[in-house]
Amino acid sequence: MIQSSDFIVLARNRLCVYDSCMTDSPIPPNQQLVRGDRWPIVGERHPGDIDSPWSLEICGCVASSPTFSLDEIRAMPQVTRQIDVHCVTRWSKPAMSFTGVRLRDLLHDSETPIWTDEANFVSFVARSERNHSTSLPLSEVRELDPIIALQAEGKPLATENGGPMRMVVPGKYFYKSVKWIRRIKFMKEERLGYWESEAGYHNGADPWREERYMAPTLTKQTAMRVIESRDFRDQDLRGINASHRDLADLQASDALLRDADFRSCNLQRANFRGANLSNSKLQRADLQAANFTGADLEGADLSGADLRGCDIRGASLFGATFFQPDANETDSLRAIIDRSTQVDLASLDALVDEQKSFVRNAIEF
Ligand SMILES: Nc1nc2c(c(=O)[nH]1)N[C@H]1C(S)=C(S)[C@@H](COP(=O)(O)O)O[C@H]1N2
Ligand SMILES: [Mo]
Repeated sequence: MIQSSDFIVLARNRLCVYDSCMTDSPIPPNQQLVRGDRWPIVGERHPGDIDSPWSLEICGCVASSPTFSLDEIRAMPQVTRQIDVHCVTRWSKPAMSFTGVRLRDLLHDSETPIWTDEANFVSFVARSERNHSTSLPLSEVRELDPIIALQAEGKPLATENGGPMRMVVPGKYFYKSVKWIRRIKFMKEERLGYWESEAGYHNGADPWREERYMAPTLTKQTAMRVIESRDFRDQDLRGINASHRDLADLQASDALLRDADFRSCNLQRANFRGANLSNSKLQRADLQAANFTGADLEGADLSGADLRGCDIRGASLFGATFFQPDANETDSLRAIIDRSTQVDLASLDALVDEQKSFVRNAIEF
């Protein structure tokens, strides 16, 4: 299964205060606000090769390939910008202040751009164990005017947030902003990045259009066949539409079910142990005695689901929803939770306040 550890790291980070009230700047659809000085750490936590000096190399379809040392970058003119951060796992932190060097300033020799006519895409590569990368069309790089950030909120970037230097690309989900930037490569052809190729993140990454994940590749026939078998174990079934089905006793341990639709399903006793259900739709599902231990439920919608006798211990709950605060027909959209629902109380810290108190009250009632 893909890097579920990456998501668990996020859930364990309890330093941030979540809140879903309104602010001045509107946030993209289906995002929740994070407040306070800290923000969640997503993905890799440490750079690789920490012993050699930091530098940034520009290469590929370029007229020259300069390498800038960290000191050289620090000595360049700095800008401070307010940039809205939107993570694909549904948290946003609007108007964060980032200070650093405009990428544009590294890519021009007076007015002449460094790239050649062949360049169409730009790949951003991290100094990390997996050579983490992401890419963008050159036209978007020019338009979005990214910065190589050295500071966030007036302080040097923390190592786990990409220090000493990271990309910050405004206007895209945050996975387009590589931490510990080490190389920027101009390319003729597109090269999909780590999340885009390994986790099915949408290559467009526009938060306003909710370009979170690639469209599912499952055909209707395959989906039907697998639904009938009730055996989803270890399979990649991203985006599967199984709504309104009788799937009692479903076997789905370690399945990849990101963005899956299980609305109003009978899922009594279903086994989702270790499954990735991030952003899945489970509204009004009957989940009595289902097993979600160690599952990824980030951004999952469980409003109105019946969770009696259900086990969600060790599940990652960032951005999960258990009730719809603004729905009129409140009752039908409140998850049914009681003492028989097994929840690890610490994992509730990953929820926004109102969701957290809803679940706590329901358990203690
Ligand atoms: N090198 C590297 N950069 C990365 C990632 C990663 O795993 N490795 N994760 C991306 C994702 S998915 C997000 S949301 C942001 C998270 O940045 P943060 O940890 O500072 O919040 O970094 C992006 N850049
Ligand atoms: Mo992300």
